[in-house]
Amino acid sequence: SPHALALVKESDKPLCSLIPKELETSLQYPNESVREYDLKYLAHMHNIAEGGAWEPPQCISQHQVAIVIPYRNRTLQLQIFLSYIHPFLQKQMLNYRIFIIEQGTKGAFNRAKLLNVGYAEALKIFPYHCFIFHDVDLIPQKLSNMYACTHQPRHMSSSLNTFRYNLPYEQLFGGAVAILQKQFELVNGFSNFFYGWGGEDDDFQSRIINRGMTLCRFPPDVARYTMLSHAKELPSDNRFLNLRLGRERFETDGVNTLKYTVIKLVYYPLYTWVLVDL
Ligand code: BGN
Repeated sequence: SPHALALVKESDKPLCSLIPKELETSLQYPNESVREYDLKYLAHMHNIAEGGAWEPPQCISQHQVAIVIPYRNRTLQLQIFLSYIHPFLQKQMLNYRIFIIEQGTKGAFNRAKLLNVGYAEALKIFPYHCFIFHDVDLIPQKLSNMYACTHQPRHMSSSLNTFRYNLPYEQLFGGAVAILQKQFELVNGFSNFFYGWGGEDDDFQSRIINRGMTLCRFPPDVARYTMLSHAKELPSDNRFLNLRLGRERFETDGVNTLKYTVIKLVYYPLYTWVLVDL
């Protein structure tokens, strides 16, 4: 990124390689019985900065990545995810920060709007050039699945255990995706209209295609994920209508019309927490 190049000029550190070598070593499957105790020491053991941020000590990373996670009421999954993802991202030598964007209000969950909020709040902290929008229940199995941006927006979680490692349909762009900041701005982010489960990722996909971009994916053996188990959500009744009307709203609904109130913003040891009233 331009930012990394600027940093290199100012510092005596070299650029890190785009993709570190030796990413083959397999990681421990997420330990589902993480204890508060382990989490307490994770930040210290892994030199994580306040707010769940890190960058390689020996070189300047070429990837400045904001990992944005929509969240409500999934404490155990969040603990498992955090304990797994920090060591994972550090092996990839990224400059990253984890954002947990929590819907503080009752009523239907609005995943897409929370992701827009994460985008806006992240840019107030650092000029991230790459965004990863990521569900808290997804655990990447391969270190070669770089948490960085490709030239085209990338569907990351395309090989998922719960779908028997098959892509259910070609247009699927849900779960975990990577997109350049410029591209996100160009498509006007996500729609803010999708309350409840389903469709918001399909709408985002059409925004991307509508702007002349194409999706990309890594091969299935790289894009391999395990989903942490939880009760299934009931799909929302409005999702079909929102999807249909959404096509007319790409320009008039998105990050350019985003309105929300931050209730709390806390730099926790393992993540930046934004509690938001949508
Ligand atoms: C689709 C959902 C997506 C979801 C995938 C995978 C809709 C829109 C109406 C057709 N789309 O069916 O949001 O990510 O399944 O679970 O419900």
